[in-house]
Amino acid sequence: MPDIAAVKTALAAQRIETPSWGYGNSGTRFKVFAQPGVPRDPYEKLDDAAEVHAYTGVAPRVALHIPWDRVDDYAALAAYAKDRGLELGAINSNTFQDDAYKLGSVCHPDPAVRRRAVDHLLDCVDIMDATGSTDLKLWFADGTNYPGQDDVVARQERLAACLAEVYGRLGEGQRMLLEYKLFEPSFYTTDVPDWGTAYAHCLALGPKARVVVDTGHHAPGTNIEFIVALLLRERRLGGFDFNSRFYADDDLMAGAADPFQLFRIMYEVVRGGGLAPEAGVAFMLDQCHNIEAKVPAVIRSVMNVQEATAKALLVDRAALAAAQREEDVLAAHAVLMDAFATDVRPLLGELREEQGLDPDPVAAYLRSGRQERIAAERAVGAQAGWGA
Ligand code: PSV
Ligand code: MN
Repeated sequence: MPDIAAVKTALAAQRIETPSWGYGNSGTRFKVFAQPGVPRDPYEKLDDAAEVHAYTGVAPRVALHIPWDRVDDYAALAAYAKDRGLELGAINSNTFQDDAYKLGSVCHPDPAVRRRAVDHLLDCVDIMDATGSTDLKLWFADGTNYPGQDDVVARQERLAACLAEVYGRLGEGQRMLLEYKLFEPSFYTTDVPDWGTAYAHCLALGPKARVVVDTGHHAPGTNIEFIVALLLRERRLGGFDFNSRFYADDDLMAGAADPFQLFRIMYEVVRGGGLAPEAGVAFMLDQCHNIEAKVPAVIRSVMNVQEATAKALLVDRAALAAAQREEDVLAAHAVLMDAFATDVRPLLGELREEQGLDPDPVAAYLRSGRQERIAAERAVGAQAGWGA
């Protein structure tokens, strides 16, 4: 049986990075519903993230999205984060919201548009220098809508050249994390549609380039945990963008739609040594809270990732290996299902109490009255949201 003290140590050491944009207003292409108390600038987003960390103890890192989190002084923003017990995490680039990018960014046929996109990515590395962030996270909306619209292989060549230029600019200890996505906003081809394409580019670039698995970016039925196991084995798993989906890239709370899938993913992470800091796997959330209160939703998501991790750590690996050796299919399956069926909430509650935290972070946050306070304090001014 797994050693409970070791399980607790591993859980206490896990870091779950929250996305700055999860604290801002968001919605669908039909409507963005504003919520009271939403941050008005990146500083207030950090204030909210600090609450998530204060109640969970495992979320000290916050990912930024540029230009949504543009400020004049990034070193000052990093210092503000530090004062609140936080650090700035991945810098997410954005080459999808300018008019110039209608036909793509780094894959665009016009070299001037590609230049503009690469310059933005280089700016993001400058920001990493100022904030101390180690990860540049790249997701490209590039693709085509119609057969014949562009030469798909030429687009790969353009992508490779642009990535190489940015890769060459990375400093000591900085990494490039390349995220893939099956479709959307492009509906016919996407230039980085799957892990294989991302992996091929990362291999060509070098060891500082790794693949990001956003759990919402696959075709229905895709075995994501297999992709995770394979990338870990190849030492090219850079991290996750966790979220839930029922249909496409729904960006709902991690662990809400399919906690069993999250458990299966975390089992492969644990099995492959991906929890160890030296494995370099960033556990990030990439979510939008369109209809639910944002800070408690982020807390809840962090807890869901923790619960899946706890269950994965509780898998009796010795019993599993024995059942596999004995070719006992049912017994092997039962070992995994027993771990998944374990109620790990008491264990996590105990761990939090040992750390001086409330065993129920969502309830404690709601009880604190902060939600009402920020609703009043932030009543005036423009709320942050997509595009700001
Ligand atoms: C794209 O859908 C994506 O998953 C990328 O990570 C973007 O940076 C993020 O969403 C924006 O919300
Ligand atoms: Mn993502």
